[in-house]
Amino acid sequence: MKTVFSGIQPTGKVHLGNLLGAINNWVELSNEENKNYFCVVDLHSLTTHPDPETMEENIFETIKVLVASGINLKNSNIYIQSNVSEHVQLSWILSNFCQIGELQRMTQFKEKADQLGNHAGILTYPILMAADILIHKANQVPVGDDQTQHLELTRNIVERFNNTYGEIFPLPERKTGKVGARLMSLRHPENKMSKSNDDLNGTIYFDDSKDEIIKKFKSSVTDSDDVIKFDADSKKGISNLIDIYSSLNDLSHHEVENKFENLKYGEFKIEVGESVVSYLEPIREKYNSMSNGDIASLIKNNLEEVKDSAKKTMDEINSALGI
Ligand code: AQP
Repeated sequence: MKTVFSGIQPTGKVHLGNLLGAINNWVELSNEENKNYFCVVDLHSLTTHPDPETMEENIFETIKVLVASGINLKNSNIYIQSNVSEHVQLSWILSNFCQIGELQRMTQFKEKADQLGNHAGILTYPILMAADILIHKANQVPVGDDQTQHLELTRNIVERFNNTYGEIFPLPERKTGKVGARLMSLRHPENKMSKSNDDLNGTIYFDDSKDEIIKKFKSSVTDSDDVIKFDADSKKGISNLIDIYSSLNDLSHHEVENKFENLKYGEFKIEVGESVVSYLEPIREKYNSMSNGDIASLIKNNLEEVKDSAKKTMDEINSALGI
């Protein structure tokens, strides 16, 4: 049996990249014989200095989407990071096993430091991420492609800690799908689709209407070739659309190319849009059927087990450290 951990920031509406890159794998793992911890990482979102007025609403909305996407709740604990203080406690301990240079080399640090005001949180949050993964001793981490570097850092930290204090942590592994691991913005296909995109038309949100989705796909940026061929270097836009269709229909890129070889880009864009509409419709319906009260009960029911697990790990670490 594996222990699975993954997190999502409550920084805005869940989008198609989150769903295809990460949450679909959470659903898959939750239907196997695993112990799953899925966490809304509100402490991470503090790096962006979010508005406190919208925080609670964003947290509840995010958890509702996780439930609506079909996570099997029987063997999954969904919880809020700030409710379990051991995440931060472990983060401090692990920071002593991480090099400053390693943190400065993180792509996300280089990309975001200036934009977010160069505070220390934007440098050190990958250590908190390592603590998130290790607090329940997870050995399987289903995340999108953008988290590869952070997981490598976690593995380095594990090796250093274990070499010094004994085999406490497992070496966690990343789980990603063959397709859909990095969805790009529909408007700026050189950038990843994200909650914080400047151009809202580049991101498909879980609750976009059918019309909005089709409109966004129709106006997606492609090239002038009009040949449906996957080439992530020179045909980023159309490759992104092929990737989305592949992921939703369980096809390889090559199978999608063959299926649509006689279509014009305009026609293919509508095919992809309609696939997305069919995928999101049941998620939106289930989302709308849940109340905040349902979510509050879910959080309350999971919390004791999550805290026990975190405390057990901390007890073992403290004992290894002699504190
Ligand atoms: N575009 C994406 N394609 C595939 N997977 C993605 N993930 C995020 N974007 C994509 C994966 O979703 C999980 C949650 O990540 P997150 O909460 O950091 O999502 P975000 O949309 O990237 O959030 P933000 O607030 O907009 O952050 P930034 O500004 O960093 O992009 C992760 O497993 C992630 O890999």
